[in-house]
Amino acid sequence: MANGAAEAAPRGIRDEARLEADQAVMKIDIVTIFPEMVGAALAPGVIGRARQAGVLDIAVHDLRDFTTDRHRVVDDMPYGGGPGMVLKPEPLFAAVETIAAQRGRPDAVLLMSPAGRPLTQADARHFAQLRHFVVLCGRYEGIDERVRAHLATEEISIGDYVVSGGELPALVVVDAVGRLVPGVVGDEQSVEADSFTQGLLDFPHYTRPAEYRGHRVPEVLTSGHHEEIRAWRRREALRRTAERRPELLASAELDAGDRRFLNELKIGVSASAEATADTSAPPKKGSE
Ligand code: 4GY
Repeated sequence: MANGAAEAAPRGIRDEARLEADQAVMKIDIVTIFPEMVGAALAPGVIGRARQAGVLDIAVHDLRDFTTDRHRVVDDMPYGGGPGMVLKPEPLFAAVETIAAQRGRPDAVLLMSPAGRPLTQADARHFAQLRHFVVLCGRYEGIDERVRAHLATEEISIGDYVVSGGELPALVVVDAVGRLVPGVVGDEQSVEADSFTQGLLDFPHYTRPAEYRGHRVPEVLTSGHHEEIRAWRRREALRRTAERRPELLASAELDAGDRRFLNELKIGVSASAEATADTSAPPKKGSE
């Protein structure tokens, strides 16, 4: 299924139910020179199931289909010289114009690039509100600047590292956004409970066996005391966030109890740091 547009799911019960709920099917178009790679990644899992069910209408387009020359060339040498090739503007403009004509004018055209704005969960929630967006995947040394300036509406990065093309970043965006569309993840509660929906890192998870290689599951989780379990998980999420990503606490929703716990943590840390501090000798190797 290189070109998902050719096999959009037939209109069915699901579509009627969604229309009734004033919830249109979300359309996503991805433009790439590796449609098989992108299509394969979007076939299994919750995203694949949502496509089959007609909840997500994701079409993958081969950029070469929008060339006009015999050899379907999508790249050319950089003006000004230098190594590598640059993605030509014409096929990308033609792709977006064809998509707009056939599937309606998109609400946004995303360009995946390390020079873009770093993607956040808030961005994913924002894009999940759109009815239709296009994602452009670059390759080679770069993309003609006129694509950024006059075709893309947003330039998005998935992080401060460079991958070989925009395909993997596009898949990250489509997955992060797609799973927020109502009906894609079966259990709405699991999306609500997600790390970052709360603005905190996730709490630790355990399943059977209760003891594995001598490591026991925290007793509270097997106690059946639901309120204690909830409180323990909240504290562990706060502890982890404070330890690993303290900057996230600034924008997390914290109640008085959360703040009290975090203050106790800090006092605990600095008090024990003071108690163990040996000002007369350099810290020993391996000492915390
Ligand atoms: N990081 N976030 C990223 C990337 C590589 C266009 C060819 C990233 O979003 N994209 O590393 N993309 C592409 C960029 C030219 C290489």
